[in-house]
Order: sequence, then C-alpha cells, then structure tokens
Amino acid sequence: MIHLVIVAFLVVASTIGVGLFLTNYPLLPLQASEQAVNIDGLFDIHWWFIAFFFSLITVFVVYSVIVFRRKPGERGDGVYMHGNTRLEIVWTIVPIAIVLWLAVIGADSLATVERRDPEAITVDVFAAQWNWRFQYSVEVEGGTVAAVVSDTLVLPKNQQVLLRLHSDDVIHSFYVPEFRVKQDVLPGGEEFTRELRITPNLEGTFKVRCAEICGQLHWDMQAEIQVVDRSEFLSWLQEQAGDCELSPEECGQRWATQFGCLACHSLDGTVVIGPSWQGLYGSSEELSDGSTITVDDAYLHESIVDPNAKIVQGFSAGVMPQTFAGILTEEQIQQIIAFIASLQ
Ligand code: HEC
Ligand SMILES: [Cu+2]
Repeated sequence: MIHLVIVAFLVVASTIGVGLFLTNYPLLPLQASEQAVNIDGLFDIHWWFIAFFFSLITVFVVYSVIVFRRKPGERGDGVYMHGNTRLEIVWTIVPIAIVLWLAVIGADSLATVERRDPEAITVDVFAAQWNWRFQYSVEVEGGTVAAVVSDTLVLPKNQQVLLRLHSDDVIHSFYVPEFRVKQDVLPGGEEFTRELRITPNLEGTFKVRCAEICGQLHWDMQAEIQVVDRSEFLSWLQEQAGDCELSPEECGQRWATQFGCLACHSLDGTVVIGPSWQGLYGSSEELSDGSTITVDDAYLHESIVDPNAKIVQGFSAGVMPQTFAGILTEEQIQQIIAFIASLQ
C-alpha cells in the first residue's frame, strides 16, 4: 500500500513538473492568427497527456528498478500472475473515453478554425515553380474592378482573409508557421481550387514557405507576408490599383518582380534557372538548334508569350511557364521588354 501511495505521489508531481515545462517553454513559433490560438490550445492538451504518460512509465520503471532490485540472498523469481478482468475493463474503457473526447474537441476546434466571416476579403494565390503571386480585386472609381498583382502578401490585422489557392504547375503547399494552418495547392483549374481562412492578429513580417517538395528550387519558394493595420492596407491597395505611372522601364521592373520572372532570371549575369537578363538586349545568342539570333524586341516578345518557340543553348524547353500570354497585357509585355533593354 505504501508503495502505491509513493508511486501515485511521484507520478502526480512529475506530471505537473513536465506539463508546466512543456506548456510554458516556447516550443512553437510565434502565434500570429486567431486560428493559431485554437490550435495551440489543442497542443497544450496533448502536452499534458504526454507529460502524464511520460511520468507514469518513468516513475514505475525507476521505482521498480531501485526499490524492488534483487537483494543479496534473495531468489530471482517473480510472482506469477494470470489475467485480471477488472484491469482489462478499466484500460479498455478509459482510453476509449479519452479518444472520443479528443475527437469531440478536435471537431469543435476545426469548426472554429474554418469559421466563415462574411466580411472576409478574398485574395487569389497562385503558386508556380518557384514563386508565389497574390492577386487582389479592387473596386476603383466607376465601380470597375481592377486586379492588383503582388509578390508580397499584404494583409490587414484582425480581418479574416479567404485565400483561394491555385497552382500553375505541380502540387505546392501554403504554409505560414506563425498562422499554424496549412493547405496543399493543386493544379487543374477551378475545380481543384482550395480555400484557406486566416485572421492575422499580430502586425509584422512573416514568410510563406512551400511545404510540398516541388522541384529544384522548392527550398527557395518563399514570399513575404506583411500584416499591417487596416488603413495602411487600404492605402497600399489603392496605390497598387492605380495605373503604373512610372517610366516604361520602371513599370517593366515592377511587373518582372510581381509576376515572378526574377525568380528565374537574374539581373547580374548569374544563371538561376533561366538566362540572365544582363546585357541580353542586342546581344547575339546561340539557340539549341545551333542557329544564332540577335536579341531584339520581336525575339523578346516571342520568348515571353511562346517560350518554347526558340530555346536558348544550354537550357531546356518547358521550364519557363507557358501561361504569360494570358496573364500579361500587351502594354505590360512592352514595358518588360523596355526594362530588359535598359539592362546593359
Ligand atoms: C520557372 C522559371 C522561369 C520563369 C518564372 C520565367 N522564365 Fe523566362 N526563361 C526561363 C528559361 C529556363 C529560359 C530559357 C529557355 C527558353 O529559351 O525558353 C527562359 C527564357 C526567357 C527569355 C529568353 C532569354 C534569352 O536569353 O534569350 C526571355 C526574354 C524570358 N525568359 C522572359 C521571361 C519573363 C518576362 C518572365 C516573367 C513574365 C519569365 N521569363 C519568367 C525560365 C523562366
Ligand atoms: Cu512549391
């Protein structure tokens, strides 16, 4: 009897100690969304279970090894036991009850995390090897809707955002550890569009990382997220929705950044995935069929809208996305060409 009391006391004491350590030690990344609060609550419950079972096993093993060790002169035989119906019933019913309870609180948390806010703003997220593009629809004067494309995901604090996730090529996954929630991004068009709801509640800069291995530069498939207050968000959006009033070259640079060209094309002569744009305009280039061309406006235009028409020597066809003809306006293409021409 005295053994049971001591063991029970040690198990309780150890559970409290280990549980407090696990739930207070910063084991998880910063908590930056309303959804994270709920998910971390589930984590805490599991930490307490882990603390209890860890203590139960450790205390029994250590206690037995020390207190019931074989003393000099004792024979090494244990007591032979066969079956214990009451124990069997208890250790069947208790785990079933625990698992059912976990299922209930799990379902409840899932419902909270996926709660729809009718005020939510919608952002279309496009994943492609190996960059992210974020598209907002903004009402400009006259009630027309302009699309704002950005390589940074800017979000207002304390407002739910509905992310509609699309992939241009293979399966990617949208994951921001600070927001906790994660969702695979599938190719295949509208039917395969997936949704994710996030309510950021902490201002700051975070990173979205691709969490599904998707090729050579998967590790580098990151984009910045800025959570700002609501008025700052709205003025950023209005500014982006305005026409590009910079010079053609500067607008071209803006599009090349926003549409992810610079993820594959460097401006300093290094080869990332595609040829560098430095000194490209006006140079002579060898193509994979052995011929040579001079890089002019017509060639650049074709390289953007129909990348497979001519392949640069040493590179492969089919790597550059084939979809820019449908995404960029003619004006944007001209401005990108002007930007490339300025990189001498
Ligand atoms: C996933 C990587 C990738 C992205 C994104 C990408 N490209 Fe490319 N690009 C390539 C590769 C690889 C080649 C070389 C093969 C070829 O000629 O098609 C290339 C070739 C080119 C060429 C011809 C270069 C030369 O040296 O002759 C131009 C111009 C070009 N891309 C423009 C763009 C523009 C503009 C964008 C953005 C709107 C873009 N690319 C986005 C990979 C990419
Ligand atoms: Cu990816």
